[in-house]
Amino acid sequence: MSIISTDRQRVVIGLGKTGYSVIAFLVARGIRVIAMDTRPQTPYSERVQQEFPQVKLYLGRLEQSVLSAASQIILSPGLPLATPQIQQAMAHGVPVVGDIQLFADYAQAPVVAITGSNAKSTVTTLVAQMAQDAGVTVAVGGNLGTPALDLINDDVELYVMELSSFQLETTPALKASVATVLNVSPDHLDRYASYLHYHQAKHEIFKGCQAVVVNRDDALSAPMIKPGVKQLSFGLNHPDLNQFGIIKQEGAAYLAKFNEPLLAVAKLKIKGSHNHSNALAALALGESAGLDMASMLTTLQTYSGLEHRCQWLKCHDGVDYYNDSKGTNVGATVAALQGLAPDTQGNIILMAGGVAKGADFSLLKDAVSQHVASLVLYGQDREKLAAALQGEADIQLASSFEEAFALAHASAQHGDAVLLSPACASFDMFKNFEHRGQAFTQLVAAL
Ligand code: UMA
Ligand code: ADP
Repeated sequence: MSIISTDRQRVVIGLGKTGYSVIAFLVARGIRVIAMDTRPQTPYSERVQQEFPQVKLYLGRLEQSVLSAASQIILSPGLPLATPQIQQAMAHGVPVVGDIQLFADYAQAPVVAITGSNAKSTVTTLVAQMAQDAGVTVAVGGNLGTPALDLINDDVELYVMELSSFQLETTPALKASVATVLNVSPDHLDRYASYLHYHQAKHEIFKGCQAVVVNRDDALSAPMIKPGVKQLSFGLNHPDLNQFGIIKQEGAAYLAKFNEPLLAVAKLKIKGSHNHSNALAALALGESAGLDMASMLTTLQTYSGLEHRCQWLKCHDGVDYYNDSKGTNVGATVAALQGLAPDTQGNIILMAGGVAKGADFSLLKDAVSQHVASLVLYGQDREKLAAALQGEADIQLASSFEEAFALAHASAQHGDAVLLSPACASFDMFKNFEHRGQAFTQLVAAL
């Protein structure tokens, strides 16, 4: 029996944060919804049952007959578009989008859209802080934590959105005011068929945008843009006309636009060359969004960064301890090592390990051999790390996080730095990267 179109319903897949926000948004607009999750129990299933009893739930499976008869599927980011049941529904002509596409369709104010393998949260929160300090009513979220649809509000003047490749997979027409891919390095290769597929997912962010911001230091960040799309760029070299970069004057380095020094790098609270790049990206995005330059420069002098990102915790017996638990891929750990090395008199003792996510750890070799004296490895994929980095530094294997910390502490001498930058996901031993960073912070506090 064919189902006539007026009877067809939207199906929300995933009952996590995103799925809950989508259901609440659609139900509030009188739209009929069915929800599904492959998990038998989810963080939001009980809440949905209580608050929206009219929403039929399918838990523990994806019901193909319902999916293939849906008018639209709204897919949560945790489940890949390549999931066979979703592919089959698409073959039946069912459109599949994510919450970010619904957000783009409903948002009335301009959207600053930010993705990248690393630095997303730092740049997103920095641009949002710049907007707020400039007196703009700003809403910030997406992959950062607050689901996009929870932000929709008529009072908002600017949306600043952190978007993941998982979210962009299901966003065919974002139409951002300004979009950027901050950088691309391998990550999530357990989910994508190839690095190219991951790269392509990130570049979905440019679909229909009015302006782009490009990282001159990373060719993979550059989009194929149509004529008429405005372009600004950032990079750590001397900038050309309309570009942001670094210039040197009388021995001091400045954030600059073309030949004009804007702010001495020494005045930034966020440290390391990777953070100079992040500050320049934020300036370019803010300028594209129409924020006042003087106000943005004031924000840069107060913004002190987020927890768990190359966060300095303490100096104990002459050893600096840094929590970079958000360093969840190889590119992030390379940036953390390169960023902290100039501020470290002695050697870096690196604590790394966890779940590899299909990573190629040999890409850590150069940074480890240049900057790391001792490498302490823990977690599920420690042997993989050890095999890839054999001979680049002294390697110690630990069977627990506490043992890894004890070994790192014992290896450090006056002038050294102990850095937790795992290059891996945390879920073999921790709830998430915050939980891992808190465990490290507590061990440091107890010294
Ligand atoms: N899942 C299933 N079956 C399903 C649906 C989901 O097993 O049918 C699993 C997923 O594989 C995942 C978990 O459930 O392990 C959560 O997935 P979800 O899509 O329900 O996630 P949400 O709770 O909605 O959170 C998502 C983002 N999570 C993911 O993309 C995995 C959050 O980013 C984001 O903050 C939130 O939406 C609001 O937008 C987190 C993240 O880890 C921080 N992002 C990745 C990253 O930053 O590397 C991309
Ligand atoms: P994301 O949200 O993309 O994970 P974050 O701002 O939370 O990005 O930073 C995550 C980690 O990425 C940091 O802990 C640091 O190790 C690394 N990182 C920060 N800025 C950069 C950059 N510009 N390039 C490469 N890695 C970076």
